[in-house]
Amino acid sequence: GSTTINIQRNPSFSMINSDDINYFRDILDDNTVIQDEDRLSSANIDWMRKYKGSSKLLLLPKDTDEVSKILRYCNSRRLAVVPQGGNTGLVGGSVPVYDEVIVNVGLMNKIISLDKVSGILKCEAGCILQNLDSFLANECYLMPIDLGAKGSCQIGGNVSTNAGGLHFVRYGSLHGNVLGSEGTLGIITKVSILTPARLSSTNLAFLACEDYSSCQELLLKAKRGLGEVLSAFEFLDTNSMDLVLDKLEGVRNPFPSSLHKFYVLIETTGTDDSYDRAKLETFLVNSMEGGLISDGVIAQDINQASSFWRIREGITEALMKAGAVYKYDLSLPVEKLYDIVVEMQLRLGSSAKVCGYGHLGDGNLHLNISTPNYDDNVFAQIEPFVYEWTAEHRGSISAEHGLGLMKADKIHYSKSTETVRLMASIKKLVDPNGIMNPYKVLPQSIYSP
Ligand code: FAD
Ligand code: 2HG
Ligand code: ZN
Repeated sequence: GSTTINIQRNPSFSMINSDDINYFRDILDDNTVIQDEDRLSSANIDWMRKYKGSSKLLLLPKDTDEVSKILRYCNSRRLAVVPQGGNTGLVGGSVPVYDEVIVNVGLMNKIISLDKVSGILKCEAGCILQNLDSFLANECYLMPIDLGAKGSCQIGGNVSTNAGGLHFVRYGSLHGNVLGSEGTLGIITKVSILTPARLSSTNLAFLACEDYSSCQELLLKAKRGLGEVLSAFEFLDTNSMDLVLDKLEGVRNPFPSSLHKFYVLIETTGTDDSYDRAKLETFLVNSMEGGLISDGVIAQDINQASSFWRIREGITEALMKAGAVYKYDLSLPVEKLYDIVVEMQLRLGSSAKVCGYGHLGDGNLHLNISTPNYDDNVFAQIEPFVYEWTAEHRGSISAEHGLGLMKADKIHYSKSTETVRLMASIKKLVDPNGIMNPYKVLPQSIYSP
C-alpha cells in the first residue's frame, strides 16, 4: 500500500480552477492538457506504488517556450508543480504529494544534434535514455550512463537526480558539467552531454566470492589489473540472488550447483577483443588461484551477457514482487559497506530478508529489506537506525537516487545545518514562492515559503 505522509498541504498554494484549465488549454496543444482519470492515476503514483498524490492536472508541453509559460503562470497563481520524467524514481520525488500540477516533458524527445568529432550530444530533456543510446550506437558513441530503468527514464530525470548507475566506475558522475536539483529549482528542457566513444569490445564475467573482504580485494585487483578497460564492477549477495531466481521468470544461476555468498559482475570495454578477453581471462585465473573467487564464468556471447545483467538489473523488480520493501541507497566507505547488511539482518532476524547489492566501484550500497507485508514494527527497527549508522560512518543517506519525499526530512544525517540553509537560500532565490516540487529534498522545518 502507499505510504501515509505527515506533511500538511502548504496553504499558500492555490487550488486549480476552471480559469486555470482554460488558460492551459489556450497556450498548449490539444490533448496535452490532461484531466483524464486513468492517465492521472498512473501519473499520481510512483514506480514502487508507495507514494500517491491527488493531482487533477497533467501537462505535456512540446517546447521550452510552453514550459516557461506554464511555470510563469503557475508562479503568478501560486500553483505548485511537480516535474515528472519517466516516473522511475525510487524516493517519491516524481509524484505529487497533494494536488500539484504534473508537468512532463515526455513529448520533448527530439535529438537536436550530435557533434561527430567531439561526441557532444544535444537533445531535449524528454528523450528516453535507451533511445539516446540506440541513436548513439549507430554513430559509435555511448551514453555515459546506464541503469536498469533505461527503457523508461528520461535524460532530464537522470540529470536532475544525478543518477549513477552501472557505468559510473568508468565514466564518472553525470554532473561533470550539469547541476541537478530533483525538480526543485526548475524544469530541464534540454541537455547537452559529452558522450564517450562506443568501443568495439565488451566482455563480462560473473564471479562468485565467499566473503565480503574478497569482493573488496577483487575490486582493488580489478582496478589495478584491468585498469583502463574496466567498465563496471557490481556486486550482489546471496539473498539478492535468491530473490531474483525465485521471483523472475527465466532467470537462472550461472553456477547452478549451489548458492554462493556473493556474486560480482565485472565488465570490460576496450578496443581489442582478443587482448581484452585475454586480460579478463588472466584476471580470472589469478583471482581463482589467489582464492579470491570460488567460481567464475565469462559470457560467451551477447545473450549470455544480457542474462548475467538481467540478474543484477532485475533485483529491484524481484523485490517489488516479493511484497513490502524498505529501500535505502547508501554511500559508505567500501570496507564498512556490508557491515550494515549483516547488522540489519541480525536486528530483524528471520522476520525479514535483508538484501545488499550495488555499485561497489562507487561505494554505493543498495540496502533493501523485504517482508511479505508492510509492518510498522519492522520499520521501527530499521529507521532511524539505518540513518544513524550511516551518519556515524560518515556515509551519505542518498548515494544516487536522490532525497525526494522519502528523505526530505532526513537530509541532516548527511548535510550540515549550514549546507541545508545554503540550499534553502538558493531555492528561495530561484523559486521565491516555493512552487517547484514542494515537500521534496528540503525539510519543511527549514524551508517553508
Ligand atoms: P522521474 O522518476 O520522473 O523523476 C525523478 C526526479 O527528477 C523527480 O524529483 C522529478 O521531479 C525530477 N525530474 C524529472 N524530470 C525532470 C525535468 N525534465 N526537469 C527537472 N526535474 C525533473 N537510479 C540510479 O541513480 N542508478 C541506477 O542504477 C538506477 N536503477 C534503477 C533501476 C530500476 C529498475 C528503477 C525502477 C529505477 C532505477 N533508478 C536508478 C532510479 C531512477 O531510474 C533514476 O532516478 C532516474 O534518473 C529517474 O529518471 P526519470 O525520468 O524516471 O525521472
Ligand atoms: C540499481 O542499482 C538501482 O539496481 C535500484 O539503483 C536499486 O532498487 C534499488 O534499491
Ligand atoms: Zn543503483
